[in-house]
Parts: sequence; C-alpha cells; structure tokens
Amino acid sequence: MEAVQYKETAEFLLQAENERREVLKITNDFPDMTVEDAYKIQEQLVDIKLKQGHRIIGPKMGLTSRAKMEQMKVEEPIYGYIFDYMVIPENGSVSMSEHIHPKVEAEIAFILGKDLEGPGISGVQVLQATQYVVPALEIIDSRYKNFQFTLQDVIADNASSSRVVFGSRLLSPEQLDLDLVGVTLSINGEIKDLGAGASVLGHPANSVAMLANMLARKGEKLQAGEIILTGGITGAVMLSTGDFVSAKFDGIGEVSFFVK
Ligand code: 0L1
Ligand code: MG
Repeated sequence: MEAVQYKETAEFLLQAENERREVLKITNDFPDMTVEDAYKIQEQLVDIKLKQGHRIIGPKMGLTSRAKMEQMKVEEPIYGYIFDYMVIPENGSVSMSEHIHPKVEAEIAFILGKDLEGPGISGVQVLQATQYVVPALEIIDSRYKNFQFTLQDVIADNASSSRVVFGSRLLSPEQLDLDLVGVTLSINGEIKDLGAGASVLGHPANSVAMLANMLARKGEKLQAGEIILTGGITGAVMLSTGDFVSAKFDGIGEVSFFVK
C-alpha cells in the first residue's frame, strides 16, 4: 500500500464511525494488506482524532484470549487506543444511537506508576511498575458489517474501540492474584459470561508486558499515568437498548452502566 492510501483508508473508517454506519472490510479492496500496513492505517486514524482535539488516555490490548486468537488464526494479540471522549462515567449511560452493533466485555485495567520500555519487559516488571488496577467494562463496536473482518481489518479499525467504563475502586496489585480473580458479566441481573484473569494471556500483567514489547518495535513506550485495558476476561456480549450491564470482579470491585 502507498502512504496516501493509509490516510484515505483511515478517513473512510472514521467516517463510518462518525456516521454509525457499517462498511465492508477494507481488505476486500487491499487483499495484500500486511499487518504493518494495518498499523500504519491505525496510526493515521489516531493522528486524525488527535488533530480533532481528542486525547489518548491509554492503549488497549485486544484478542488476548486463546479462543479469540485461534478464531482469528493469530499468534499475537493486537493493540489500539482509548480516547478521552470514549470514557463513560461509572453507572452512566451508553447510547445505542452512537453505535452500530455494540458488545461489552469485562477487563482489568492497569494504571502505571512508572514508564515501561520494551523489548524484554516481563509480567513481573509490569507488576512492579503498576500503581493501580481497576475493573472495567469495554464496549467494542466494529465498523465492519456483521463483524466480518480479518486481523488486518480490525487493527486498522483501532481494534473496534468505542467506549469504556472504569470502576471507581483503585487497588494496588501487590495483594492481588490477578490471574485467579473470578469475573461475572451480567445483563439485567442474568449472568451472560464469566471467566478468570488467567484467560488474558495467563495473567493480565503479561498482556501489558506484551504491549510494551510490541510498542518498542515502533520506538514507543508505555508511560506513567496511562490507563491500559488488558483484554477481555469474558467473551463479548451484544448490547440492546434498556440493558443494565454489571460486572463483578472478586476482591476488586464492580462496574456497571445503562444502555439507553
Ligand atoms: O478489545 C478487543 O478484544 C478487540 C476485539 C476486536 C474484535 C471484535 O471487534 O470482536
Ligand atoms: Mg477489549
């Protein structure tokens, strides 16, 4: 692909997001697109959002469960970026009219107290650099029709990022076994899915370590103060108007929101 096509493709995906309109996957037009091309498109998309005045609150990891990686036939998760306008207050409302076909997944977010620069970062180093962990609900909303996309498509689409709700309780990771934390995801009081922290690459800290090592390939590092989403502990569950969504994280807390 050529540089001009990165920008044009990013603008096409942003227009779909702004108009809440699903589109056909971009690899139909660019069948030879590589993962590197896809991250170049994502960089353009992020750059446009920054120029529009939005601020990055941190990166996110996606496709971190073995099941999702096998489904997409990939060996490595993907990353994207969460912006300030995507954050919904705890117990607040997510608007269906601002989405195409949103889904929710329960995740653990890390807040770093120190910068982390790869390569070679381990989960232990991540835990030493982490100030807080916080429960989160991520709302993903692929811009692609019927969620039909390849790895390259979803990377270019900022890993389907749309909204996020953080819990209000910040805990130091020192006293926690995050791999053993059990999580339930309920809609209208009915458990829709459940899991344990270990479903995120064996331990959510491993996800942050992998992210630091992936970012090092483009000369970037994780920075103190960033809030990092580590990937879904539960599967992603479809949302409908009127839903009350809540997740309980054993020993960490709860997080919830309404869909209006
Ligand atoms: O947060 C994520 O795990 C991104 C998943 C992207 C795939 C999807 O939209 O289902
Ligand atoms: Mg996610």
